[in-house]
Amino acid sequence: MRIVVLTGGIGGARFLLGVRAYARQVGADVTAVVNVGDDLLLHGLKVCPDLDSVLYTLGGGADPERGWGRAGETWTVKDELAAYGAEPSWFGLGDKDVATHLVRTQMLNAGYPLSQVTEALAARWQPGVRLLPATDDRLETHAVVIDEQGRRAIHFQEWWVRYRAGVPTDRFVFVGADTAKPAPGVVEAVAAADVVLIAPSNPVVSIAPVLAVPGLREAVAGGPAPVVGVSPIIGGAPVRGMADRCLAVLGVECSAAGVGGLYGARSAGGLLDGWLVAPEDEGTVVPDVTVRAAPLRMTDEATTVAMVRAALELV
Ligand code: GDP
Ligand code: FO1
Ligand code: CA
Repeated sequence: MRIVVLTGGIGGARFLLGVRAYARQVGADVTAVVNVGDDLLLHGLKVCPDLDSVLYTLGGGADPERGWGRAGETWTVKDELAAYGAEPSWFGLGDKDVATHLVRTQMLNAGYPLSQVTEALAARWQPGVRLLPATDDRLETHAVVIDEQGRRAIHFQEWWVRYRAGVPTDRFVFVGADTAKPAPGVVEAVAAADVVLIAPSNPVVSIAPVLAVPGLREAVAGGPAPVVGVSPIIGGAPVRGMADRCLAVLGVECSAAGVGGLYGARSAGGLLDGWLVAPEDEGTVVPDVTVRAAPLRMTDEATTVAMVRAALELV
């Protein structure tokens, strides 16, 4: 069995722990297609937060409380940069994390595409699933905000980390998406999949930028594999993070029904055949999509495996 998972960072990484465990039980093969819209160049270093959250989580090196970055992290580089007054000061790179960005940046500068760089980083972390960036090309999520400086586009990280998603926002744009190509292997993996799972990741700033890569949405929506999504919203609220603020920008209700409707039914030009919601959201209706309820809080691996089974049983 071949499973493809579309994913962002923390929520997707925790889901992948369950997918990997399930795959080991049944002998399945897993490919994760990871969002790169959060990526940024900082102090000359290429930082890929979602790819790193997945790598560190599956590799056993993630900080469990923060969700992003390394466990047992120290912050000497951050403090030293601050002592120089180096900006941006609102985004902190941990000392251990910096090593990842140094290796990545050096390889990118040497001409390797991000997909090959990710493979090289994965040789250390042994994530147990194939990790593919959605694209090797530059694709950055920007938020169009309206503040005292007028109407301007800022990088997603500035919107999320610096302003905590708290500035009036008109829309998100995926800069570079029009000319981006799916990374090698992505379309092939989707075409060969027995099922495509949409992780309970942020639909607006994690999954949408993946689908914005030309050809990728078409491969999923028009492919042979059934598509099942898992709701990141339980009882009208995100489990963590600020998906509520992201959905508000799109004018979409923060609910399992709202996100299910945003993805839409495959039979009606959308993506989904199945939509898994939490027991709190039992009764959710998404037109032309099979909806089922199962516990969706990823508290431990066994619970997450049960969630993956429930998703797969939907189709
Ligand atoms: P990010 O890129 O690091 O922000 O992570 P993702 O986009 O992959 O995932 C963020 C989403 O994961 C948030 O919208 C959360 O609501 C969702 N999430 C986090 N933990 C859980 C959980 O235990 N269950 C479910 N269903 N969703 C979760
Ligand atoms: N999130 C923060 O809230 N503050 C930070 O200083 C910060 C640094 C950081 C460094 C590396 C990395 O991979 C992620 C980092 N994050 C930080 C998390 C990250 O920016 C966001 O949570 C995600 O991009 C949203 O998916
Ligand atoms: Ca993300």
